[in-house]
Amino acid sequence: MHVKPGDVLLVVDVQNDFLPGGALAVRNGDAVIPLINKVAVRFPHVVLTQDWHTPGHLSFASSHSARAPFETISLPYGPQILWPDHCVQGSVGARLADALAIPHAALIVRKGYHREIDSYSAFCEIDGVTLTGLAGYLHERGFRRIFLAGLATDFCVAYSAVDARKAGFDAVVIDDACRGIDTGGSLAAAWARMREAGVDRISSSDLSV
Ligand code: VGL
Ligand code: ZN
Repeated sequence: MHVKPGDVLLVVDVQNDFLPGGALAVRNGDAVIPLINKVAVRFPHVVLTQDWHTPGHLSFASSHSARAPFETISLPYGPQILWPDHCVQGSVGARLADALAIPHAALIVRKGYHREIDSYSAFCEIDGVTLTGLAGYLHERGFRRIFLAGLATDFCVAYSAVDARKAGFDAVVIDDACRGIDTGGSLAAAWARMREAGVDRISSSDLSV
């Protein structure tokens, strides 16, 4: 598979809090970084995303009395998995990983910055209506196919890939350049939703020079 004009790489949430030792560490999350750095060299066009929550964000277990991380509660827009406090705006945990080396990335999209709404997808908040503007940016720049890599496979990568399809793009997840959280069967469920949405799944070794 070749990188063509019209292709863009979306690097999802490679931030300290999702790495080992971070507040919402993804197992072996750091293993994606060398792969992403290598893959990114092939892509003239790269966009990064950054989870960017307010202090006291409603997706944090600490914002609800007697709730623990990874429990699910009901919010006005639907069920919400509660997370440890993570990626708080301006914190060290919210910073992109130091080892991420993609100086040519053109845009950083922040998401999750409304206190009352979580946002896994880089395109649309979890209420299903509040857009981030990313689809407009990518369409306006003429991109047609989005490759995705990063953290976590079953949340921000999967939601972004499915929404990319909804926004009219082809979507390709580079599987070995992602790692999942996998809580309550979320990883298998995410792959089922991605398959259903027509998201392709490749390995970084499928990307030829
Ligand atoms: C993510 C859970 C909460 C992710 C972000 O980046 O996949 N997961 N916030
Ligand atoms: Zn988050």
